[in-house]
Amino acid sequence: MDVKHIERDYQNAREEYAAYGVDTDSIMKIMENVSLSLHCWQGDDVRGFENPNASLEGSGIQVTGQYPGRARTAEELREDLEQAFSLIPGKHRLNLHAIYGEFEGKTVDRDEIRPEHFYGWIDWAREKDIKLDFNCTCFSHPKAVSGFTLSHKEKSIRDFWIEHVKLCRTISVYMGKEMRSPCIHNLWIPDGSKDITVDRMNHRSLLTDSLDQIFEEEFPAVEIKDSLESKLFGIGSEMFVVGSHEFYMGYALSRGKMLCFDIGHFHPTESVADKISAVLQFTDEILLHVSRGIRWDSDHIVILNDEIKDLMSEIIRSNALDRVHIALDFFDASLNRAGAWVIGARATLKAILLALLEPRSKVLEAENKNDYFTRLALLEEMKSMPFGAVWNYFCLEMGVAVGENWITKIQQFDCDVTKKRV
Ligand code: RNT
Ligand code: ZN
Repeated sequence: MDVKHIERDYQNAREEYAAYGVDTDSIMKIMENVSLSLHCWQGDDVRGFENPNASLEGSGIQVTGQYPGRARTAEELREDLEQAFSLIPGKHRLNLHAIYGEFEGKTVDRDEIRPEHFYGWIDWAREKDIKLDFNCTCFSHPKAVSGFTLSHKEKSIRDFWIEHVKLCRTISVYMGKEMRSPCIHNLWIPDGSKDITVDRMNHRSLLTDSLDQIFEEEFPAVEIKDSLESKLFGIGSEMFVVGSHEFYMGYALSRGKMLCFDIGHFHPTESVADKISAVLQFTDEILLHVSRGIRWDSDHIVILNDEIKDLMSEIIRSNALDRVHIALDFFDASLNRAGAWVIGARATLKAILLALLEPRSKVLEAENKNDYFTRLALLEEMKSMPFGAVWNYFCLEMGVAVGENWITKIQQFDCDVTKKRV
């Protein structure tokens, strides 16, 4: 698509939306400031650089696919990320996991990691003007194979993981200061079991106690924001997950922490969209892990489906774009991994744009008059509006490839770079 056509189509779309009272130019300004947090772990199938042979056993997560070219080093991962970032319109963040430290061939256990292991990432992020978020890694480790970490019945195991998470919060604080942007530290643990567990109460009490120890030390919110992520079930934890939604909802609200909603971590017909305005009554901010649940897997690549559209609509309708942090969380090893990031990030941004393009005052006016016919008719009409023209123009304005051109860039990258990794 050439520039002339993109501009012409945009001018037409602009007029069409204006007829509904929607100002596409000002929406473009809002879009420019939307910042997603890209998850580093799509680039290497959640392996990290600690031990290339580490397994996800006991973690309740699994990566499938054999596509060649996963990143094996921090340099390769950064190369892939640069490619992905160059095709995603806007300025975005990077979300690291503790296993992605640069350990220089040394064995550095989880209770030994320090900010210095992330200097390479920090320097690179500063150079590229990318802000950082962080996650402790309480899986892929011999002390996690039992399936329990912070809620393990043995104190020595719990203490090990408590120490790890404390260190990760210190690293997050360091990153937050260095990048001059609060680093979101998200905690997700795999704890749970395959079959009927009779002492759920004990595990949950232990988890409460471990978390209280972890959060004993307080840091300024300009440096770190803590969030806690629940899950419904995992592979091998089908019957019992210690950190369930109710557990973390109670914990986060009573301790002033952020909740993280991974949209793949709920019952298939349960709507995370509907939770936004509910929890925002009681907490200032939340974190989202945007994903796509398919049957047993909670981590397929995000596409522009109804679930993501409803979710973003709810954020916009609640006026909460500045209170909801949006991170991506999926991993697929069956296709070019940089391409996977771009598909997911672009789909998420498209959903936000679509939500912003809703003729809010008109729909609201109808609703307030109990005119439900007009409300529904307007929402239906929006589905055939020229949203694609606005999206393409946004990409053009942000200097990223439009339409099929970005697909060609990934195909080229796949041939020139990732497929050559043997
Ligand atoms: C797992 C959680 C968690 C992980 C990452 C790697 O079910 O979604 O967020 O995907 O921490
Ligand atoms: Zn997640």
